[in-house]
Amino acid sequence: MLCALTLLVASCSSLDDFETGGARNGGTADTPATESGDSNTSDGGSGDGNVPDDPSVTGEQAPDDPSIVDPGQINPDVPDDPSIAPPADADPNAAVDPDAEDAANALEAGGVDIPDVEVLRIQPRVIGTYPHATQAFTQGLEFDGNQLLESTGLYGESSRRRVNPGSGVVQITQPLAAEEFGQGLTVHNGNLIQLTWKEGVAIVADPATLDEVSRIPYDAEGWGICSLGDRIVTSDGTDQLQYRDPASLQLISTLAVTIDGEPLDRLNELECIDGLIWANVWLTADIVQIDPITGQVLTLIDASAIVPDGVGDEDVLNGIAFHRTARTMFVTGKRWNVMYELEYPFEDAPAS
Ligand SMILES: [Ca+2]
Repeated sequence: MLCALTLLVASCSSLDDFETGGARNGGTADTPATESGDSNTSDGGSGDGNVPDDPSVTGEQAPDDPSIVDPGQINPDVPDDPSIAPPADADPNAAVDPDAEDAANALEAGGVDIPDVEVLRIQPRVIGTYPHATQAFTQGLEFDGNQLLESTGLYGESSRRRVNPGSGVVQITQPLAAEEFGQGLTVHNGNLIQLTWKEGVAIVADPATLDEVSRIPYDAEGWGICSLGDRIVTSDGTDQLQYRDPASLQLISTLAVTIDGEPLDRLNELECIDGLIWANVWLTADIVQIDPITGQVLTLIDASAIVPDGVGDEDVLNGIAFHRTARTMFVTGKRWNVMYELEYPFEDAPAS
């Protein structure tokens, strides 16, 4: 069992339970996991994409915790089940409605007044708790079937990974070059696209093997990315999201994001769900749901109660992934020893 491998995780569940959609552990938002004690959480290394390069962070990629990565013990390596197809209404790549496109064009032309929206502020309910490798400086997270794709950052330590979400076992790791800082990733039309921070390039890879297929020049800082129908959405740490052509990653248009009528800065990790955009706000545990046409925040999830105790200041929430068949949201953070599965949709738990 996994419990022995994650000493301080509040509880754990078996991979079989997760894979079959069976019972999950009963963790709640008011019982956060505690500090892992991993030395990487206090090594003074450079942190997020906004933090100036730290010359001290040049070491070799830290290996995954051998107590976690033990395929002989706990990694059944269950393949994705091709019989599990997402329901028709659960496609995160759902195309944007043509009428909505017209509305967006009108908005861009300044011809439409955007009515105020009252932001729904709620706290998440945890329905599952799983291990997460504490060496992973998580920058991006997305499901590919029942397996997680994860991007990690830091120069000399960046990688893309294929992870068993139930056990936290890292099944495949593809390191990036030492001079490349991994950022967000997504899958579009069967291709994994991984951003780099300031290196001016996006890496295209096979999501199954993680092998690099090609590279696309990228004209901005890379932060978050998700696939929204026929376009790619990216963030760059500002209040502006970018819509991009999925093949060339050329900029199509920008979307100014506001909350209560004010710009919402530091948009970071992204996840596209049912035609809407979710974003983590860097340096906070806030996850916001964004209207893809108006840019207004519709819902704010305050996940501060599930941030593990004792994590470093830079070890913030930085991974959001939606499981399309379970229809639940998985979240983790940089070097967190835990990944949470959250009830979705979020409701009935107003923030105090
Ligand atoms: Ca994501």
